[in-house]
Amino acid sequence: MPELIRYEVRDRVAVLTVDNPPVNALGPGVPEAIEAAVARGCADAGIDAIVLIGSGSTFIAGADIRIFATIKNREQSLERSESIHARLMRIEDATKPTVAAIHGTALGGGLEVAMSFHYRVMAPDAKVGQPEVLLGIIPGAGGTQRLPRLCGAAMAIDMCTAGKPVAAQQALAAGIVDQITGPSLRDDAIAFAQSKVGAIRKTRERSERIASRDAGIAACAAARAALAKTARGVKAPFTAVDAIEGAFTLDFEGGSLRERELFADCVMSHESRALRHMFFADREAAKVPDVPKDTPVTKIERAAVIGAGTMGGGIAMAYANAGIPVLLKDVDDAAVLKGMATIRKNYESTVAKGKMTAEAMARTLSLITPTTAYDGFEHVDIVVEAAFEDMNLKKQIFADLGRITRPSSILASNTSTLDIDEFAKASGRPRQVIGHHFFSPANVMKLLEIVRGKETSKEAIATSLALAKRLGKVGVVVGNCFAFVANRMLAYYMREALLLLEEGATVPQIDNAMTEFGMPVGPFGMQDIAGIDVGWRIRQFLKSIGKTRAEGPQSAVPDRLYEMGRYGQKTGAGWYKYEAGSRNRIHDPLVDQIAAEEAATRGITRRAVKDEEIIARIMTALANEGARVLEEGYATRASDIDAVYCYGFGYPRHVGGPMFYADAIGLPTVLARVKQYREQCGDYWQPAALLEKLAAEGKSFN
Ligand code: T1G
Repeated sequence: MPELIRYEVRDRVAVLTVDNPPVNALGPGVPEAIEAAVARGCADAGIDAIVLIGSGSTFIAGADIRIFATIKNREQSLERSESIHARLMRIEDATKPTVAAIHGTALGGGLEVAMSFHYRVMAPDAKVGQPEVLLGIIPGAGGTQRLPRLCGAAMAIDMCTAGKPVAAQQALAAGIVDQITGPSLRDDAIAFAQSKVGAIRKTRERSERIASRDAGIAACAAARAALAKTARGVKAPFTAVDAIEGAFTLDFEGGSLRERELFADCVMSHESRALRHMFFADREAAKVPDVPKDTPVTKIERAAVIGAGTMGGGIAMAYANAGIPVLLKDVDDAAVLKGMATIRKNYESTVAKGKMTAEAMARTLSLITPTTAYDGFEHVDIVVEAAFEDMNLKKQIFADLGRITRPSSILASNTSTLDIDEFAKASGRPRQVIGHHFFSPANVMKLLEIVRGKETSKEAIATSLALAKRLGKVGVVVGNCFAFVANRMLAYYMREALLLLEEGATVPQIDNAMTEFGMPVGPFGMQDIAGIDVGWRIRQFLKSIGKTRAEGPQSAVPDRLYEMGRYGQKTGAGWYKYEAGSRNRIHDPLVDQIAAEEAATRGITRRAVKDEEIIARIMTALANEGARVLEEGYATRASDIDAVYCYGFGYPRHVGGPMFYADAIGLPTVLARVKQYREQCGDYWQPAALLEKLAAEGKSFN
């Protein structure tokens, strides 16, 4: 077992190096080894001071998040927190000056260990943070008590409720660290330690920044009021404020005990289990079993997008935002100019919100070159086809691309449902053809659904994953089934929403139930944004090939709205009605009347539907279809489906994704619901074989 802490001596300074790859997490044995090494330094007559530094790319990046899954109950959490609290107190009581030397990121427990040292120095590009709230917890090793003592209430509250890392200059100005080092962190940390011999300063005894009890309490009250407007559906940010308040109302021991009690509440919560699940889901998604980590990746230096519509324009923006020059092609000047005008308007509104400077906008816009010809396509490394969802048109485009682009160029399609293998055949270069399904708005939504065809090369997949990261997206590799994973499952979500509408629920009731659940927008509000005409065209195409998006009864209500010219926000009416120039959704009883007529046509007796049934039916339909996707092999793992829903549709991360949510409900219960709905609604409710198997074996999807 390699040493977790190396002990070396230089110029009467003990240099302790943490070595626990890949991020020096405080895994089993690490806190104990740090304490033992500090004690060794204090007992070493040849030592005047002690420096703690991380090996590899970073200082300690926090507790090992996996450990929290082993905490079985509140009492165990309290015991473990008490143990780390006492250990950090003993480290803080070191009899010689101790200095934490920070590079990379000192996060969570990493910053808490650093704050138990007497001093902190950091490299100019390093960051510090308390991101626990992103995991549904709060700092659990004294962070809510030591951090306010260094930087005061406002900064401590901001760091612990937003979870964002803080750069070196800001950390120095706030008093979190004592020096920013030069090029050699190690040398400068040793020199700093030598300058502090005889000057021990315990963070827990520093009171200047928490002197005003009232100011601290007022800052916490203001934070709660602000969070009430922004922190929807989560508790950890509020809990962090409660713990920090203890630094102003209790002594260090009392505040630390309060922190431990509040931490125990958080770590056992569904919110935390879900957010910890999503932390690893994000990272697992990049692991494709048959695509080794060292698969060669094509460098993407120039791109082209075909189609300057909503999606094509958004995709071009995503590339430009990542600093990649991109050609934006459409059939004629009018289409291209319209697309560019929309892009310019989008950037102008970002600048107006103060999220982008005018210079940055000009620089980014200059990376997008409008064109109506294929000139320049011979030089690009990737083309993303975002043309009309028409198979023949797309096949023609891929045939052109196969002729005019370089053999190494990746030929991607943004299609949301059509068969990637058809494009591959048409291109004559099937190994280079892949699906890059962006989600609207493409420059905002983080999901990139990467659809591999039968012959897509490993290099094209590996390049797509690397490109997703570079575009600031989460790439999830899925198989080429009809509608891939995201929209295939969404069809079942919509089926239940439409049938519930005909059974007696109203459009606003269904949408509100789903937004209360945590979705950013309900199914009908989402369709009014995407356009009812888009769905209609896909249904017509499916009819032409004898398919429907989901098994079971197909509600005629969407087609009737389409025939009335009610396409949604774009026509001022759809599932809702809208006043001119407004996006506010207004309930339109006419839609309920149409639903009632369709219900009568299908012999359904309408009834009052409870919100609980709306959520249960929709979530069960999602999980059941997700199980089929898994058993058919179109998704590698359940957490990939969770990532698809959180990043593609804004499914609440603190609920954990549809498969994680089903696990939390319990698969036997989910299976029982499928059977109940089969009785209640019809035979099209068929339990997925994988759901039956896992439920019978007492297992879960994740
Ligand atoms: N625990 C376990 N594994 C971790 C980890 C952690 N804290 N951080 C990273 N990993 C794994 C990750 O799963 C991946 O594994 C590999 O390391 C590289 O990560 C007590 C309670 C540090 C900024 O929240 O933010 O301390 O996929 O791909 O992009 O009060 O990792 O290779 O198998 O993200 O260079 C608080 C979480 C914990 C920091 C590096 N700390 N980590 O980013 O690499 S709670 C955090 C990160 C806590 C205390 C509380 C990032 C990073 P694999 P990566 P990266």
